[in-house]
Amino acid sequence: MIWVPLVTSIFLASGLGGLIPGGTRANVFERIFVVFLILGTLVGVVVITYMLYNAYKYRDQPSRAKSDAKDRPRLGELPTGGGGGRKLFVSFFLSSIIVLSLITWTYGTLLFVEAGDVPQEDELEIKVTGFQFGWKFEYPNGHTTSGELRIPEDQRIRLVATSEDVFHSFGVPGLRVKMDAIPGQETTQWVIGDEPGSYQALCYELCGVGHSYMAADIIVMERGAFDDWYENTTANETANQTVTA
Ligand SMILES: [Cu+2]
Repeated sequence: MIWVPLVTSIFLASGLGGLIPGGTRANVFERIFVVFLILGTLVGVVVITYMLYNAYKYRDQPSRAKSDAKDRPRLGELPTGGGGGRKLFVSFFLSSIIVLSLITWTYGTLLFVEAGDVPQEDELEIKVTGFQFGWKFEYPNGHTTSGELRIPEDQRIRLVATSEDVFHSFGVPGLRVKMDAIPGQETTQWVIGDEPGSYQALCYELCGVGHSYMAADIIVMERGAFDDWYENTTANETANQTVTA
């Protein structure tokens, strides 16, 4: 019966394209969470209900004691009946469909999330550099900031992270993005902020005594406001310079 999971997975993989959620990282992870929550709840309810049903159906009753003694299997006796393992086959078949679908779907979804290495058109590339203890950001026009990154809403941002001293990890929980920042290497990830507002970036790699102070503000701005601000920025500004909108 090896062909069953094989055929199932091929069938599922072929029609899967439309099921992969798009949009922001938050959308994708929310979808994964909801799908697992619903399926997990469903499986839990079915299993527990069936267990309670059987516990009730075969509960101990004085009236059954006589027939139970007669039906009880003797040592060495093999069980009979059960429809030739039909129940077992059906449960294996259903389980394999559910598990294989989940694996294939989750894998496809995570491939979409991990596609940060592939540059796309209309991306805004930001260089993120970790140092003991803070974050520097560099825009395509050479403008650099420290401790604050402004990005336009609904724009795919390509983050390219590195470090100038030890291992750091750049993470913004609100935007569901986290990436290593390692000296001598570049790590890339994409992110989209669809809600204007301020998000906190932190370091997620214990990197020294100032690790817990290694925060930065990620400000998602409305498109027009960002463009106005960005047009007035120039290269070679020092990292410490105060930025005003
Ligand atoms: Cu750090």
